[in-house]
Amino acid sequence: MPRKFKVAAAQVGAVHKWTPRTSTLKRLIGLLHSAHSQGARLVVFPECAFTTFFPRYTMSEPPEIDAWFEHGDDPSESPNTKPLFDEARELGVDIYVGYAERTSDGTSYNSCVYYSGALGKVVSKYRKLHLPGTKDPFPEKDAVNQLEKRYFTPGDLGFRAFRAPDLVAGALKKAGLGGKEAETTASVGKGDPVVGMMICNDRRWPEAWRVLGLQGVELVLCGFNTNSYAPQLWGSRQEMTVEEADKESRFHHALTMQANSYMNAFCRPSILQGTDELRRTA
Ligand code: CDT
Repeated sequence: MPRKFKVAAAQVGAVHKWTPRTSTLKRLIGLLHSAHSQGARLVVFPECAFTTFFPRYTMSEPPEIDAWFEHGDDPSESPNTKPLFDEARELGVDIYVGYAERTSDGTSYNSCVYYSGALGKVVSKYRKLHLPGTKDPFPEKDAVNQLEKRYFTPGDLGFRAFRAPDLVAGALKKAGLGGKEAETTASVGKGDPVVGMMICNDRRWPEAWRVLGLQGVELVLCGFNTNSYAPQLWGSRQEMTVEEADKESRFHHALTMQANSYMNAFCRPSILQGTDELRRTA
């Protein structure tokens, strides 16, 4: 049953290692306002949206690594990130946003949350399961590295579907539409939309989509940062030019998003943010 609402793809643009966090945050808030002024009810930001995509840099010193993470359970309470959530609450807009999470016991995850502007709180969290790349950098001096295995632990929350409260005006709130009861034939597709989240490399693995599909998900949100030219990484061909690699990377992205959405009958916003070295998208 179609329910219509506007989703915005927040194209953040290049965020460099030396870009101050405050200016990145300002950019995210600017995009949130722009999306809201154009009628968006949900704004989707990229993976690790608050900083550069730091897993491409090799770091060994704990304080240096620690600086890229938000600490504690709830990023809407973390000083570096709270202003974006506060603004979303003020505007009554929902957001999906990726960030680097360090829990109180010191475990590090590549995470994202769904924040409800209407409720003013995080309603779901996901921690990335498929961590690509290597633990150690490639020996070549100019290699493009992907060191997620160095900095993150595989997620422990699974792929959990959830209802996005009040995302669509007039959604039914009766039994079965947000509660534990089964939906009736008359109510199917009229409740709050059923949403699933994944992060970047998860999109290349069929089980991520299928697990969400089996829970009745209608909308999959996926923020990402992807390399277009990384000749050392598996699956790349050393002899490719930068242009060929870029074209192939875009093709593989579109292929996996479209094919999996088609097979599981989902909608999925897909957002692109460009940098010289890699693309950041949601
Ligand atoms: N961030 C992330 O997961 N990026 C991966 C790179 C894979 S290595 C080619 C991606 O799937 O786009």
